[in-house]
Amino acid sequence: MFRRNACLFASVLSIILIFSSTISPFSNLITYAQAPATHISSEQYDKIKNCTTDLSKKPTSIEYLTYFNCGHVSKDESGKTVRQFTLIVQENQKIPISYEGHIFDGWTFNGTIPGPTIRVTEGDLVRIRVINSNENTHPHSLHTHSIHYAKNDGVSMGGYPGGAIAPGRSFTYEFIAQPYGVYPYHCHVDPIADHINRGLYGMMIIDPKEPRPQMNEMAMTLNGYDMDFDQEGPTTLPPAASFQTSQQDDTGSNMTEGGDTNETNTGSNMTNMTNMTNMTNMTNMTNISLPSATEEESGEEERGNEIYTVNGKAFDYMMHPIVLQTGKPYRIYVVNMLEFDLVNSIHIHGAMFDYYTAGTDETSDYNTDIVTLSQGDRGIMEFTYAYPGTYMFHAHQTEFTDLGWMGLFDVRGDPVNPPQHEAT
Ligand SMILES: [Cu+2]
Repeated sequence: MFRRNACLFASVLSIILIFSSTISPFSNLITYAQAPATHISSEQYDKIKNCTTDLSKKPTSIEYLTYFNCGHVSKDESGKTVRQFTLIVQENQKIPISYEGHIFDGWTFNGTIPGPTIRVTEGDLVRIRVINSNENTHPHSLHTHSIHYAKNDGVSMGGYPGGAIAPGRSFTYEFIAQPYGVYPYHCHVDPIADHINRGLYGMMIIDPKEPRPQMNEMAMTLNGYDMDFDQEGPTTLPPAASFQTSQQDDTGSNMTEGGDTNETNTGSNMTNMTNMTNMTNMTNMTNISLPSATEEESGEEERGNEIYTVNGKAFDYMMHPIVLQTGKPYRIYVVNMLEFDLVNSIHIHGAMFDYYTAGTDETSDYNTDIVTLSQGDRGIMEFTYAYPGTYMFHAHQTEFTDLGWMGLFDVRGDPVNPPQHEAT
């Protein structure tokens, strides 16, 4: 199988394309001069968090970035904030997972893969009603990571009714949100790998009572799809001409041609143009692996994914790069829900990020440009771009990259001094 060099492709891509912008997910944010203090109301806090006002929305993979579902909010008799959510499980959902028309026969929470990002504040009373639709044929459950009573754990061990909800039934899981951090949620009915890979998972953010330093935020859930072999087909990068990046001004241009590559004040890249024509012709040549005849005959082939994505749809952020600004801090909540492959990763080009494992501490663990995540692992990334341009972000398992898990940041603005990393 031919494997293209994805990074080289991206640098060529950034040279040859001039397009208009597509995603500016941060236009509606409430901004404060300073992070508010602890006496902030839950209403104010929800605005800072960019909580959606459309709880029934089925976000696309583009909208998923900033779709934060904070539930129906009320107060109990003691004044505690109560957040209520409803997750409806549906089987036999036809989910588009690539720009090429690949359709996944998925099982969904509220109609999307991944399910909605649930967002609450530490100390809130959280009630999540899970409805297993009448027409389904399997039991399902909701297992949230974090602290709660066993009866709300969503597993069948111990005989708790929330461990396996029969079709046509529902169960309401209830817990006090603690501790703050970023968590996966997923169905925990056996065979678990199947129920997860089919699509029953999502992200839950428990925010600290004291807001984190304010910055624009995104959610990224990493996943894969093990499709039936009769459904799979070649997965290829979109044609280069369909990628959309911003029109870079001179200071951010990657279009410098030829010998003078030492333009340190312009933010320009130093890519040699000589391979451009060859690379342009190679954009559709990535193919997936099909099982060998021996594996098929034995019936013992391992489960594996044919398509990998961030937020559900292969290559979507190549087609629709995420617009960022130089000098502005960004925060990404990342959760890895990949099955069958033991590890996944996220790597960003052109910048470094502070990483907070599981998001459970105010102090970052390290400063890096790649983090490796096992199944169910998660954390928070915070970063600032110094220089404008088009930058890839992707799994550093290059086979995942080639099969859909890559995207682009379209970073705009004037160059700024790179952020100084302070040792912690
Ligand atoms: Cu299930």
